[in-house]
Amino acid sequence: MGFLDKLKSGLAKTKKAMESTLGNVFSMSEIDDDFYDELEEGLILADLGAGLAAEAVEQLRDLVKERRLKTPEEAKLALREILVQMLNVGQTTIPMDTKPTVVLVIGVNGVGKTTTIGKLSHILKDEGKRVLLCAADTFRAAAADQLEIWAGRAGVDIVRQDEGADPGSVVFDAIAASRSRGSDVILCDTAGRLHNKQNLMNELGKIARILDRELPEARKEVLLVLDGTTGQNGLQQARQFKEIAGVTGLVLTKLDGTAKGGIVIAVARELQVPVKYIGVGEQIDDLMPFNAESFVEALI
Ligand SMILES: Nc1nc2c(ncn2[C@@H]2O[C@H](COP(=O)(O)OP(=O)(O)OP(=O)(O)O)[C@@H](O)[C@H]2O)c(=O)[nH]1
Ligand SMILES: [Mg+2]
Repeated sequence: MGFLDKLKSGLAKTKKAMESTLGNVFSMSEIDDDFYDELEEGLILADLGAGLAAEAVEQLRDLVKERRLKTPEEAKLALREILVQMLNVGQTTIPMDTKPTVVLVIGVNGVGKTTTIGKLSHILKDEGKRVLLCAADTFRAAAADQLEIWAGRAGVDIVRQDEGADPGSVVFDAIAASRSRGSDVILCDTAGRLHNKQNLMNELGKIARILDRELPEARKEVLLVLDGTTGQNGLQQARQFKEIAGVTGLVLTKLDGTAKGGIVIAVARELQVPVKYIGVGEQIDDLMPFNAESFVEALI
């Protein structure tokens, strides 16, 4: 399957919902107030959020006037441009310009952190990178086991300790291992389920300090994983994480399971942090590098 086809099938639920609402809109005979009203409603249904949907429609009105567009079909192409623009808030790839590069994967429990790391290992290994996984989620029993299974599937190395170990010490071990093994990238799993925000802050802060001390020159990426099916609720979570952890990129998971894929546009726009990958299934090859143009084309 080609990239766009896979993306379309991963986003099938959202696409279907969009078609059933927006399909009629774009086949209307002219661009009038009804057209704009229905369009706005469709965008809200796709979970863009009321504010953003209104903004998109406002921008579209301007573009239609400015370019003297006549048909809803022409307006559709203009709308795509607007949504792509909203998604363009920074670099969508992870720069891997230091050896090692460290990718800290954070997010609340169950959003898909460990699975995303497994899938990302597969992608990076395919690109010829030496990948090392670091099981710094020591909070939950079996978290390291789960990561180890992914390491096996992807065929990459892992550093782990027992449940309850100090996450900082696992990170420290992983850094040492990366030196002796010549790793290009360390993917670090973290706990999502801590007792409270303060604990989470302390733990992420501690990991960050060890990384800064041991690898001061290394590129550090903080990937926040968000469950795409939680819609606008996920946004609140995301704001908190952004505040405490200096997030540099987003991963939206489980987009295969939702009709509200428009949330991707809402979070990127709201947080002003670029989406770097999207998850469209549970298998190892179900993580896709994010591309705004293809994403929007797959939706509308
Ligand atoms: N359909 C679908 N399921 C996914 C996707 N990503 C993850 N999952 C599923 O979501 C569930 C939770 O994934 P995990 O990777 O364990 O989530 P986590 O964030 O590591 O969870 P904790 O370690 O408990 O904090 C698993 O059943 C995954 O298979 C996706 O893109 N699509
Ligand atoms: Mg996990």
